[in-house]
Amino acid sequence: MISPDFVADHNASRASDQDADYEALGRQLRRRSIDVDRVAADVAGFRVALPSWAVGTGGTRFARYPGPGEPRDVFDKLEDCAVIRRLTGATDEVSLHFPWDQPADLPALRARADALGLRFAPVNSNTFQDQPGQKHSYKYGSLTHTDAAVRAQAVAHNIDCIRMGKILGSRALTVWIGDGANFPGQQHTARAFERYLESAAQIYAALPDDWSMLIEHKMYEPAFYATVIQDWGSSLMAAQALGPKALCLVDLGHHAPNVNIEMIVARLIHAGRLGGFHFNDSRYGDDDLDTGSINPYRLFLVFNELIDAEWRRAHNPPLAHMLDQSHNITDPVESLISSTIELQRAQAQALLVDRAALAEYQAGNDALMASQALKAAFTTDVSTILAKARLLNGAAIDPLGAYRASGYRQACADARPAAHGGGGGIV
Ligand code: RM4
Ligand code: MN
Ligand code: MN
Repeated sequence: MISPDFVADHNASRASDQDADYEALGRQLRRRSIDVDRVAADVAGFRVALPSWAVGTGGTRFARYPGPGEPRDVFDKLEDCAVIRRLTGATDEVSLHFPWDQPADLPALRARADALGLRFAPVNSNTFQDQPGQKHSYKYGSLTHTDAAVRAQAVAHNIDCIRMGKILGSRALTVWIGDGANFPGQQHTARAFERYLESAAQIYAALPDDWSMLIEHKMYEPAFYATVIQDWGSSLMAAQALGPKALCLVDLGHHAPNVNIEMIVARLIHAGRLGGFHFNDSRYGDDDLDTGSINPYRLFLVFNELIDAEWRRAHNPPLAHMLDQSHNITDPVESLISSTIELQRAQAQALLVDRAALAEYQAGNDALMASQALKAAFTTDVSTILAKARLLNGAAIDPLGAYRASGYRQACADARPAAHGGGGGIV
């Protein structure tokens, strides 16, 4: 574990440069009538949950190349998450995936999280894989299966996830299903959706009053011809059919290339049904690259919609921000640190948008200046604001530098002998 003293020592040698850079940017922003301390305070309040499944090395259909010192169980995963929290100051919550993370002793897991300063974000169910000893197979679907017994089993698993989440202090269930078809004609398109609604209603009925159900859409994979909950339209229809506790979760990687995701965000906010995000990035059909690594402008535009919605006090429930990535070639801790920073960067940039000026340009149909208003915010180097926000949270000025200097990965390699080899699969 990386200690607060270690972080303080690491910060000490960087503090004077940081102060100078922050002051210089503060002067620059003042000329734009922006209070740098307000922006830093807002960024310091930003939180994103870590996905438990992302601290292990991921893989593709072809291979998985394990890294040294990978977590062997959910307790090890929490340790890695606590390191990311200590260094970024922004990741207090962990999102668990059942049954991958199902420990025998849930109260012990909660106590361990408490001791590490962590809490539990929405829990995820898994009916896209068969588990050892499971009675019915999900090969041809789960919540939408043609056989009522399979659907009942998938519903029961989701209700069990709610039970476990309650013990852990979680407040939401995220439901993503892989159900769909590989061939035209394989599945009755309309009836499959009806079966989804019927099964989802049973899960919904088991939600405690203060819980929400986050419905996650995905265009394709593992079903390659048609997926039952393929887009935000299906997701929103389902949420509206189920009731007010059902909200739509947008995983940035689950859309066709070039889809205008910020517009989807705006529409879901209009409906009051945006529940949260799974952040990541993508280029082609991949859906789990590091956040901000491919298209940071798109990420900024998503945050621009969120800040705009706050600015005009749009009516939408609080959002569950989560990362959802697969780290195949990097140290997962480093990828999660840098992704957290990229989210804060997008937030800080969006906070710099001169919204009054933008509104005037829009009213006057001044397309060029309107786009310049966004670009002026996006092209401002906000790194020193992010460092200031981390300092406000007792975290590191340079999280990646501190992580590398700490020797944490080597210590894990010594303490956690390799548990498994290099097969395919995402985890
Ligand atoms: C899916 C989807 C889900 C995640 C799984 C592991 O593509 O993004 O959110 O739980 O992957
Ligand atoms: Mn996801
Ligand atoms: Mn995904």
